[in-house]
Amino acid sequence: MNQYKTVFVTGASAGFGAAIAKLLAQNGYKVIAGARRRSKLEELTASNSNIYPIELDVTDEKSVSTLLNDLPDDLKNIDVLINNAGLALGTDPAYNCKLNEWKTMVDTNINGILNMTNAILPSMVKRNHGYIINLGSTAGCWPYRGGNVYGATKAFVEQFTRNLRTDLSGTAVKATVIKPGLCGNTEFSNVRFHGDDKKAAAVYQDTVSISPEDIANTVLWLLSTPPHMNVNDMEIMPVCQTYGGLSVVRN
Ligand code: NDP
Ligand code: 8X3
Repeated sequence: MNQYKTVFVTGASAGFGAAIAKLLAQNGYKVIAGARRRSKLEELTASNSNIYPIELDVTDEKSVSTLLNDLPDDLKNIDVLINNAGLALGTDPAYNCKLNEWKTMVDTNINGILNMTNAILPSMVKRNHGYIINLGSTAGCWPYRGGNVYGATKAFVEQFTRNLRTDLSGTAVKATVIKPGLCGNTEFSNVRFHGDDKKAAAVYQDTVSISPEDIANTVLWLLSTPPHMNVNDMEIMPVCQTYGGLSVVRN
């Protein structure tokens, strides 16, 4: 018997979000699957009737609250929010970046999580029942060339999750940040490189990276942890990936 019934997954039309929605639905959860591309969400619904598709742009504060009010009655009490929608744009050094791309990352990866959390968390606290899982990244912990604003948005996600934990002290509501490293078989790098699929594929060439299913299994496990236990923070890398160390420019 699952402790939680209704799960909202953002960014469910591809990658981690789609794998999470599928696995949770197969395991008896009712899943509200949100993303901008409805046709992709409908492919998911076809595979499992526990998935309810919802066209959602997490950056659009007004439509987030309207959509939530319009949910069918049996889905209104959201027990789990998985803030997964997110993106990176480019790997250029900061001095060559486009300001509008920086703003899109901030809007999606930071404001998107704020819009969703602000709309859903109060009802969890009121019912003293709920779980927020946020998708951070190793990019939020470890700097790399071209990671500039993307990494900074993920550092926000990590610290926001820790601060949520602090504010939720004395309630039964849990919060976890998952920080994956190199993960293939998602659209992440295709989006990052503006549809250059060859460049995207090269990121994962000759590696065994983390898969969306690995992340989905991690989420399934988190939801099964006992009520007294909160996993605060999970950094997950494939075995083939590790730290680069500090660099020194020599004369
Ligand atoms: P994908 O590009 O495969 O999926 C991203 C999802 O986010 C899509 O479903 C997309 O759907 C959705 N999305 C993007 N913008 C919005 C928006 N404004 N409103 C609603 N949905 C949106 O990426 P991943 O599955 O790889 O990434 C998922 C999360 O995990 C992201 O937060 C990413 O930063 C993080 N991550 C990814 C890693 C990786 O290597 N793949 C590693 C570490 C973290 P649509 O376009 O239909 O709206
Ligand atoms: C995605 C991982 O290393 O491409 O968050 O930034 S990385």
